[in-house]
Formats: sequence, structure tokens, C-alpha cells
Amino acid sequence: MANNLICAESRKSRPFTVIVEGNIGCGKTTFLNYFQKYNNICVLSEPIELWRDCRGHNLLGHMYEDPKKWSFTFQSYVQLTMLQHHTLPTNCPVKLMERSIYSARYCFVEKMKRDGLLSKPSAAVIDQWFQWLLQNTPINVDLIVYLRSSPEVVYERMMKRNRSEEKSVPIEYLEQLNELHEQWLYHKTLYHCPAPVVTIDANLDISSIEEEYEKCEPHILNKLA
Ligand code: DGT
Repeated sequence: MANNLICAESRKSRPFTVIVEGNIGCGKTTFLNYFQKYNNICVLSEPIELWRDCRGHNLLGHMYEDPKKWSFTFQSYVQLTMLQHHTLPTNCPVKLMERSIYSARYCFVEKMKRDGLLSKPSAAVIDQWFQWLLQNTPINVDLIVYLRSSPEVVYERMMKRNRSEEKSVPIEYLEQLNELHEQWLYHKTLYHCPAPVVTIDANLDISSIEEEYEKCEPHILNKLA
């Protein structure tokens, strides 16, 4: 009985946590921006600026320039910065996060392993860390919003936004990342899905996407106190 009370109390005190997932360029930032208008939602954008400047080192750039040399370093840092977001305290009843420690492991690390960019020992170290973190730190996810897109659409968007590090990313990379997201979040045949998934058609352009957002808005707003 006492244990039940403690559990109920700790559930009450942590935010309802939503992670926003999908391929590169699918519109995660736009989705997050839509929810900025609610001041009782804690919106956490991906820490890409940290990845570009880790004590002066552009790890994202290094990873794209020489993936064999830098993938382990980059993924180690991604895992740390994602953990920082998962565990960041907030008084808001809802936390909305761009990506998660899960997509880093299940999509990006998985792809690097398959491409031979992470040696087996390096992949084992990342995975040991990942498993330990899941078991020993408060990484809680209550809902996943999957922005489902086609590789052709996101490739075009990525080229248009012209991020310097992504200049040489080929469409095949996005096709393979898409397949991993699909297996993980849509077909649910890859690894483990840590929460229920709401899927949104992210191929729609900016003028009609808000209607899609409205579909999942109640799932998020119902949790606001
Ligand atoms: P959006 O708003 O949907 O256009 O989102 P993006 O494309 O700004 O954000 P995201 O997370 O899909 O990708 C940002 C960049 O960082 C992109 O070049 C892929 C890379 N990235 C993100 N997470 C990881 C990761 O865990 N590992 C690797 N290798 N790259 C990652």
C-alpha cells in the first residue's frame, strides 16, 4: 500500500513526456514551434548547436566528413545530450522533446553498425551505456509523435535548407534512415517501442500541416493541468 502511494506520487510529479521522431528534414522543428504558444509545455529542441560546438569542436561536421573516425565520438555526445534532456527537471506538466536517446540508438547507431562505421567493440560500449541508462536513470516516455515522411520529400527539404554539414548526404542515406524509423515506429518490428505512437503525415506542406498537428494536439493538451 505504502509503495503504491509512493509510485502514485512520483508519477504525479514527473511531466507527461512526448518525443517527436522522424527522418532528417521531416519537420520536427516546425512541429515543436507550433507548441511554443503553450507556456505550460516545456519544449526541448534538439541540441544540434551543442553537437556543432563541443568545446569548439564541430562533432556533427566531423561525423559527416569522416564517419569511420568520428561516429563513436559523435554518438557518445548525442547520447549524453539526449540524456540531459530526458532528465531535465521541469515544473511544466508536459515535456515535448525533439528526438530521444531511443532514436539515437535504434536508428542512427543501428545504421552506423550496419554500414560498418562503428566497430563491434565501439558499438558494444555505446550499447552498454544505453542499457545502463535505461535501467538506472529516469528516462520516461509517455507518447511518441512520428512524423512519417517519404525520403524524396525530406531530401528536397534538406537540400533547400542547405545546412553546411549535410551537403553531401545522399538520398540513399535518408532512404535507409526512413526504413529504420518505419520498422521501429510503424511496423514495430525493430527493437522496442517505449510508448504509444501517434503518426502524422509529414509529407504535407506547411500550408496544410497544421490540420495534421491538430489531430494529435488533444493527446498532448489533455495532459495540461
Ligand atoms: P527537422 O526539424 O525534422 O528538419 O529536423 P532536423 O533534420 O533538423 O533534425 P534531425 O534530428 O533529424 O537531424 C539533425 C542532424 O543531426 C542531421 O544531420 C542528422 C543528425 N543526427 C541527429 N541525431 C543523430 C544521431 O543520433 N546520430 C547521427 N549520426 N546523426 C544524428
